[in-house]
Amino acid sequence: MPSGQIIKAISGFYYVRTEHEELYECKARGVFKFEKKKCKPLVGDYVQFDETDMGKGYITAIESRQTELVRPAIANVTQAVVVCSLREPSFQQMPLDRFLVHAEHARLEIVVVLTKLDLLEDPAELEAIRTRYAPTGYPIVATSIETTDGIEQIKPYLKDQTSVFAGQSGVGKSSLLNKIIPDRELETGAVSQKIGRGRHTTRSVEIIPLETGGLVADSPGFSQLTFDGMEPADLGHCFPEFREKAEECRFRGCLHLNEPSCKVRDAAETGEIDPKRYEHYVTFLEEIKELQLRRY
Ligand SMILES: Nc1nc2c(ncn2[C@@H]2O[C@H](COP(=O)(O)OP(=O)(O)OP(=O)(O)O)[C@@H](O)[C@H]2O)c(=O)[nH]1
Ligand SMILES: [Zn+2]
Repeated sequence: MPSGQIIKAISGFYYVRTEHEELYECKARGVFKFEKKKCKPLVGDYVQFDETDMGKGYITAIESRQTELVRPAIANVTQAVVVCSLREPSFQQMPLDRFLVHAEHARLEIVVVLTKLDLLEDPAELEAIRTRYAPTGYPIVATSIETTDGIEQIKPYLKDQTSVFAGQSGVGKSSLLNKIIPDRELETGAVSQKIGRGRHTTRSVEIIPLETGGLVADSPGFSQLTFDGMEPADLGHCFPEFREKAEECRFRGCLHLNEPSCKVRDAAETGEIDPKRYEHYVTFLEEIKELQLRRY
């Protein structure tokens, strides 16, 4: 039976791309059940289908999902490209760390992109950020859509992944997507003109295969950033540079606050872990505890 991945959905039709890069227009009969839940097919789902006609089919089964993002609704995303601007607005570490924690919690691979490099007067500032984030191990790419610096450097990271771009409003996500996804800019403008409103009101998110390999969601993700559903003990795992240290903490389940012989706190004091990252960890932990109190 043929199989493939749903790359877009428009008014009840699912467009399934096979391994051989053929596109089938499929319908789906009712709802599907897996993991005891009923669900409708999502963009990103790997499905099996019956071929009914040339290029047409019926979806018969959905494979269980590796990941599931809510906004935009996409299954099987594997990577977050976390975008933060260097200028306009100036680099802000707190929102960056917040997005990083959410991406970690969703178990995604992570690439950090720092935008608007052309507006940065002092390159030392970029170097300082790189140094500060080195212990995380995240790849960091600095870009500019004005000079096109860094744009090509992003592409190898997108290979073999299904990526979603995330970051605060105005940091340049859309501008980057326009550079990376061929014809995106054109299409956005044309559709808006024809029907007088944005294209996203008429169709679901689409995942676009890139010529250089990999798939990219054509609209940004992670618009809601509350720590709802996260446990205090989860947070430390969302800071990659904490993980190894945490194994050496004296107490199992150490939350790295005031516990004696906490190796994470020690490392933040010596600067081996960026003290700002540690500070944000403490802030997020407070937020998670606050949310829990309200829940019970
Ligand atoms: N100088 C400069 N300006 C940029 C760059 N990238 C984006 N901008 C500008 O920054 C502004 C915001 O860019 P967008 O791409 O709309 O940002 P966004 O993250 O998609 O914003 P939202 O749609 O609000 O989430 C626009 O005016 C862009 O022209 C860059 O590399 N250099
Ligand atoms: Zn600890």
